[in-house]
Amino acid sequence: MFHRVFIGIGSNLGNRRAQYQKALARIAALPKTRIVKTSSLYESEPLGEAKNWYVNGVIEIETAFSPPQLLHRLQEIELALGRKRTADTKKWSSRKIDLDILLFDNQTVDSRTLKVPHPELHNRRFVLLPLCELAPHLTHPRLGVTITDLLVSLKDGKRVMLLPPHA
Ligand code: A4P
Ligand code: MG
Repeated sequence: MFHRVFIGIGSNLGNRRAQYQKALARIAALPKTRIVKTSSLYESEPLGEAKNWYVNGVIEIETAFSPPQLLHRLQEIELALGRKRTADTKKWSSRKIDLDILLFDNQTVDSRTLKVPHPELHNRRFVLLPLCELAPHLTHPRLGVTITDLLVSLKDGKRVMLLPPHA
């Protein structure tokens, strides 16, 4: 059975667009998985201590992996693309690539290693803007309101700018 999943992608180190595209290619190459839609790319002011602005976007995939299986596959891709994950790596530190499972069908997951929907999804313009491009009418499984409604009532003052396609 195939699941409809939205993945948030972020990069704020090195050649951010190139890393973003490499992550897309690796996700497309996963078994039992296909990319259905990709959002525009956005440049976003960092949330947290990092200084570099992020390139952010969202993709919709269909996959036969379970939530923990998909998380594992995404973490392998993060590592393959040079993300350092060491004991002293600070939370929200700069990273070449960050892959977050935003939504997985209508499911909710609340384990130690995986929380779905992503717990900060509804608070972040850099997630909601690209997600709204792909699924404006989708209802958040916990909050019971659409992505459009979340975006309209959002109070995130951080700047998010659309990146031109071939800049
Ligand atoms: N984890 C739990 N739920 C999930 C999920 N739904 N998807 C666990 C992916 N991972 C999930 O993540 C830490 C642990 O979260 C993982 O081991 C996994 O088991 P991480 O990627 O190692 O660490 P992190 O990303 O630094 O922490 P965290 O709390 O996941 O942060 P976020 O939410 O990923 O935010 N500012 C801008 N402008 N744009 C950004 O993209 N991103 C972050 C990181 C901060 N500021 C940003 C951006
Ligand atoms: Mg993360």
